[in-house]
Amino acid sequence: MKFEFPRRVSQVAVATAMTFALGTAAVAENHVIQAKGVKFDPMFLYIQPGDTVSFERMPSHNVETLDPMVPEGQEKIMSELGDNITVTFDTVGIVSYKCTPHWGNRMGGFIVVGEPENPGEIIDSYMAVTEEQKEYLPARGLLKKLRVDMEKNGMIGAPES
Ligand SMILES: [Cu+2]
Repeated sequence: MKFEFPRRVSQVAVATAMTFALGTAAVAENHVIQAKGVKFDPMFLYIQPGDTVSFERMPSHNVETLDPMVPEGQEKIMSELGDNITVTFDTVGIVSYKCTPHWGNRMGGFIVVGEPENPGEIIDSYMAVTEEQKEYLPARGLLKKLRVDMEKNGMIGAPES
């Protein structure tokens, strides 16, 4: 008994130290996007790499990434109609997605992961995709709004006039 007590104390100390270490490392957050009518809310979401996003209230909706508008290394998404899903985003960049059946209503959104370099150029390159491939045309209006949103939050510098 005499020697057991200090050993237990040290075990507790180690466990406590580990909890603190994990506490500082595990800052990943979960964010929620809800389908409301034929819109995703929020349409533009800003998260940190490692964060997760849950898509909820999806009875007649799904989530499908627009393949040419996903950062390299980020897993593509193609969910089943009606499924609530949770996705982890590890790659810095701008991820586009749509609801497949409501893409004609421009039901889509963007998730900005971390602080991508030259986000204005990423938006330009995505715009170029919409000019080349008709199926991505509904993204144009969303991309314009995204640019305005990122100008407002300071991630894109105001255009020179
Ligand atoms: Cu939908």
